[in-house]
Amino acid sequence: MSDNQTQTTSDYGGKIVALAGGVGGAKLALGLYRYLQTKNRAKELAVVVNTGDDMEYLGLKISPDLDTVMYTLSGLANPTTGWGIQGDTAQALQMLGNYGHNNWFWLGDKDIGTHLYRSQGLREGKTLTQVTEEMRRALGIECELLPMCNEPVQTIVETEEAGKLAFQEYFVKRRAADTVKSLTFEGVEQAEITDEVCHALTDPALVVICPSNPYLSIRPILAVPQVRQLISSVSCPIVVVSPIVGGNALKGPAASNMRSLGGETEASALGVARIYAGFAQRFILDTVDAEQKGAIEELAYKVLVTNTIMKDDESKTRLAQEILEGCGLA
Ligand code: FO1
Repeated sequence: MSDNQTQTTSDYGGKIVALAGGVGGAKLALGLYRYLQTKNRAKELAVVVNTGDDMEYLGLKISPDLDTVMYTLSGLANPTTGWGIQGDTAQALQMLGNYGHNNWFWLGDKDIGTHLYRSQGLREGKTLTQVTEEMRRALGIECELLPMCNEPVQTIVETEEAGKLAFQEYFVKRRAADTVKSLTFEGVEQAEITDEVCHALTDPALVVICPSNPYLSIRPILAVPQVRQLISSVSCPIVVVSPIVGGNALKGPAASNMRSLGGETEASALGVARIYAGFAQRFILDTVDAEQKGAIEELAYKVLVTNTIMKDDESKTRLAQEILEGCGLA
């Protein structure tokens, strides 16, 4: 192929589909996006995002993981938190505070614009997929950004200390400090795979399970009827990037979730490999966990050991390139 020819999806046999939750997933999604952009292949990427964290708050429909991925891919994200918009202010919240509202969930002024736009679109009868598509185009994102489904799904976290909590109450209000006994994804049984997710997962070139929380971020996506089924039947590799490095979660409560929900005595990359064993075939293991390679290979994975810590754009793109190279897609 000559340099000035544009590689199209079909040259590679289908989409590169990344399954992602919030901050950790968004980092790898950005690496994949940036790497593919350098090859003029950004349109090959479809990021399928968890919406179990969504909530109705102050009359607005908030889709935190979709927003985190959208802000990250468009370069708007707050680099310190990983969520929200860089340099955003909180004047609306201050005003709400004046009325005595308990501002336990931080909403920046610009970010509120996103929630207003989405909420209005949904009220007008658009689907979540359609509104997200409008927003990603407006922000100049070249790859597909797909909610896992259009129907509202609510992750309900049953905790030892406080009983059943809506996801953001568990995660933000109570700082993910409670012990999680079980999860339910309310509404997921009624959810249908969208045409866009179905299309992305039909003959994909690769499925990447981003380093997102396996229980809170990836499981809801796989709980959508037909999504797991479709992914289970793909003929391309399914690659897992471990969200647990050196026994700790890259971000959030994944390590404690592995103990209370997964029955693991210690959180480890091997424990992550057990979760996806028989479903995924490749595993990206951090160099600090290299001693677990053999045990993970025994679970029938092909293992790539590399530095998985994505501290800057260069490390994100490099990790993405290594994943794609390992699958002959770079
Ligand atoms: N995370 C926090 O820790 N505190 C917040 O107040 C908060 C507000 C928030 C608002 C909009 C948004 O898109 C994300 C927000 N997040 C906040 C992040 C979010 O709770 C989590 O990152 C995800 O739901 C978990 O993936």
